[in-house]
Amino acid sequence: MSDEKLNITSIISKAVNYSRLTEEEIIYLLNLDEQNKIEELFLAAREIRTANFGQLIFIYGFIYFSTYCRNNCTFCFYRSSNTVSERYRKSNEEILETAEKLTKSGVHLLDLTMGEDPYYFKEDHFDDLLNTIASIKEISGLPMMISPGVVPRPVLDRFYDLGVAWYACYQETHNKQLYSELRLNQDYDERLELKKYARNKGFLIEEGLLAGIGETVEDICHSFRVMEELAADQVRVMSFVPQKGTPLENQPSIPRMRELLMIAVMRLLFPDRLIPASLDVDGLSGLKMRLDAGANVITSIIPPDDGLLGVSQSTLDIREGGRSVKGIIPVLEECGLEIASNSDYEKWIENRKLQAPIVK
Ligand code: SAM
Ligand code: MD0
Ligand code: SF4
Repeated sequence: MSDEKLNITSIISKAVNYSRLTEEEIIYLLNLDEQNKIEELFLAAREIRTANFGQLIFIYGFIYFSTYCRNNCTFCFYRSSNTVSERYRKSNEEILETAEKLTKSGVHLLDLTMGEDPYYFKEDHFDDLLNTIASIKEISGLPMMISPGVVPRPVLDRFYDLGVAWYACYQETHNKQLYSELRLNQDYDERLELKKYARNKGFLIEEGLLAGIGETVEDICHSFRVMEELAADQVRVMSFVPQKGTPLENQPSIPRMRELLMIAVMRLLFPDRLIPASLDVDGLSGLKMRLDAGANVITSIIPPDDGLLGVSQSTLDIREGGRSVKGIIPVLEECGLEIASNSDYEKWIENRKLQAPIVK
């Protein structure tokens, strides 16, 4: 295809008309560097979001209840060999207290996340967690997401039976070589297959990518194809943030434009899916640009006083209350967006569950 055919306006109108973009077109968009073309892409992403969701935005509470982990991912602050990171495992009562606060503050979903904490894995203490989830359900009633890493399938089944709606697990990249350099000693296929298992069981699933971790635009394009095959219901990207005490400590973060272009291209490719603007990368100050690129979920809302941490920004804006529903309201107003109702979110989930295809 000649460069003349790779024209921003015609690619956008193809996407708007639900025509599948070619790899060449996706890569062209990911490589955009002229401001006026980038603005055209972001505007299209916002219009596609409006066509599918109106002005409504969903908000997720984040509960990182255990920061212990048996894995040693090179990019992660909580990798097992890092001696600098703070470790905690919150008790049942503490988790419930946080869940209640988040629920009252007006989030639509609770994301329960942990490192692959040996306490749960080695001694089969998953029962504790299942009991906690059952109690959260009683006191909160909100939809739940679990991000527990690669757990045994029977455990996933039990989460499902308790009514957990989402299984989140991020591959980070779908370039197997790069994956093996990031997620050390973690089987690529086992991780991907568990997502398919979860999807076919009836969970909604979230797939995620890291930006600025050594991936090429071809890798990103391939990842989008895998997300499509997985029929992922929520698709995310977060820029890599270097972490103290890790092998990538001195590898700088790349400019945010890559993440923003990825958000906008995902909106074109997955018009009716959920795409997070995470507060866990640049805190509150990074929210508007992510919403302007077409995101429609705000994630990583964390109560200020519970001693809970974020992942890629373990403390940024938390104690100051910036990562709260109150904190994000001025940004939403500035963007002309509104917080959806709980029933809007629940309807979206129910609808999406009805559409879920079986993946191979
Ligand atoms: N331990 C579980 C796992 O890894 O699946 C659940 C934890 S989830 C909070 C961890 C996610 O945070 C990773 O999959 C990665 O996408 C993101 N993350 C971790 N460290 C990061 C960093 N330094 N910069 C950006 N994102 C990071
Ligand atoms: C977030 N800090 O949404 C959370 C986390 C895990 N499911 C999500 C990376 O940004
Ligand atoms: Fe553990 Fe998850 Fe961090 Fe990897 S990304 S070290 S699995 S907490």
